[in-house]
Amino acid sequence: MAFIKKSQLDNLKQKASDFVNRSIDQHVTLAVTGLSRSGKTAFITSLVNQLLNEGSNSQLSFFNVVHQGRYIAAKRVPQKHLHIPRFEYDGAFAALCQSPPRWPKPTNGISELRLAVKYQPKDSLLKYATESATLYIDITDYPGEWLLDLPLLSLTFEEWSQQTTALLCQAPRNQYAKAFLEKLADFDPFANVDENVLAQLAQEYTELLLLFRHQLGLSVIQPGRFILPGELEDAPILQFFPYTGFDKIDSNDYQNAKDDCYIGMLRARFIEYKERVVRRFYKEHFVHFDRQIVLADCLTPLNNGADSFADLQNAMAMIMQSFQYGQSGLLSRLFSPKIDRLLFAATKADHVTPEQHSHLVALLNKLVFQTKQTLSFEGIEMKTMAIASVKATQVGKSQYQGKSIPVIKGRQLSDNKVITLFPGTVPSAIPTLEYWQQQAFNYIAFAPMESAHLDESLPHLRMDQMLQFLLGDKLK
Ligand SMILES: Nc1nc2c(ncn2[C@@H]2O[C@H](COP(=O)(O)OP(=O)(O)OP(=O)(O)O)[C@@H](O)[C@H]2O)c(=O)[nH]1
Ligand SMILES: [Mg+2]
Repeated sequence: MAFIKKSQLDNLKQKASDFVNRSIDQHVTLAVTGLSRSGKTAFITSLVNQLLNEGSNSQLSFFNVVHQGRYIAAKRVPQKHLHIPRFEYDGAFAALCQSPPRWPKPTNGISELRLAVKYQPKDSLLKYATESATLYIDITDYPGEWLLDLPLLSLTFEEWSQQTTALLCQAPRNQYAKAFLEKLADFDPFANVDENVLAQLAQEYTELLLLFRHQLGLSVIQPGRFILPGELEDAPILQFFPYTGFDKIDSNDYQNAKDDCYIGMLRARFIEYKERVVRRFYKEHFVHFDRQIVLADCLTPLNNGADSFADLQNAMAMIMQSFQYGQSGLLSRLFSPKIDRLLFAATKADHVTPEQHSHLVALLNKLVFQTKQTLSFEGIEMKTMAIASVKATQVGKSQYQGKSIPVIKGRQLSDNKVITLFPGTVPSAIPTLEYWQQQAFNYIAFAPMESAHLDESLPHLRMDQMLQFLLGDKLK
């Protein structure tokens, strides 16, 4: 009988354990999106911060792996795709820890970060095999505007032009689009292209889109890449615009138009955009996502008024098309997405008093409701919640006309002064005319609180519930 030394035995045990550990590594790809300024960067920064700092002033009691004492630690590891920019966690977190604290800077494209979370398995068979397991989480941040482009894939240039022209002719866009529409009315679509003229008109169309988004607070922006061009800035593929005079031209002339006349070139660029930009995003990125969170800032449009809110409603309906996987769905015909959990979160919930949170969730439900039914048939688990990634206010009570009313207190972003206010009520359904007439909601931007320290986790609302929904089943 052969004897082996204790040191050899230990070595063997270690190897076996390494083997088991390696074989039970799991991966999950978590995609975070939302229209610009919806709170993606703050969300990912807080999510990473909560996981890295778990243990010090833990605030994750609804995250089972933490609650059950099985969470060991998380660390950042090199990201999966080297050609995708890194999510700038350090810069974003440092801004929140400054004195006075600042919000992270706006970002304008896709970025990625990978975490390794070590934990003790509980319910799975794994608990007999190993002491600890590792879940690798790939987090991707991408603009929600990119999802607004999915419907383009089923449209011809003519159809898209007609749809967009109709939108440009309606309030509130019409008064700003008037000059642009007049210019297009004068232009000969069959004349030989002057690239400078085309670039100039495309620039004017892009400026209109930027104005719609940032001044009017509108959400339906197409093509989405025009306001967030990333590495495509100034590329001819982003230099086109809708042609507004289809009712005045002969359809045979249009079909036969060559690429060297205006309308031919506009059509060619539109087709190229669909192929190289829209389709490519879905093929290269979207199909690899396992879990998706869509952030929606419902409060800013509520504050902006009826037009802005109605536009958010339309944009949400367009965004939902990316998750309609049914046999007939455009997406499943073209690609094979695999997202199985989808979370819609109303962000910046710290802007309202706590008793309004249920209204905020009800309102968000109304925005996504129609497809929610469809989604449950398609086997995607779906949830809506109200969160604050980085809580910037404190809740209190104030006396008003002899009554105690809930209030929030925070530092106003504009002048850094501490204010206490009741910001108003959030409707629990799509707002009525009466709601808009009362101007029932007052949105004040707050600065982040002073409390963040490098070794502490950021104050938040319901990030633990969000983590439980998106990752809980992977950390059993
Ligand atoms: N009070 C509060 N404000 C928030 C929160 N999250 C985001 N904000 C505010 O919303 C702004 C936009 O947040 P970002 O995280 O930069 O949003 P984004 O979606 O990454 O924006 P882009 O990079 O421009 O697409 C911030 O500068 C804050 O003013 C939050 O949890 N609470
Ligand atoms: Mg961002």
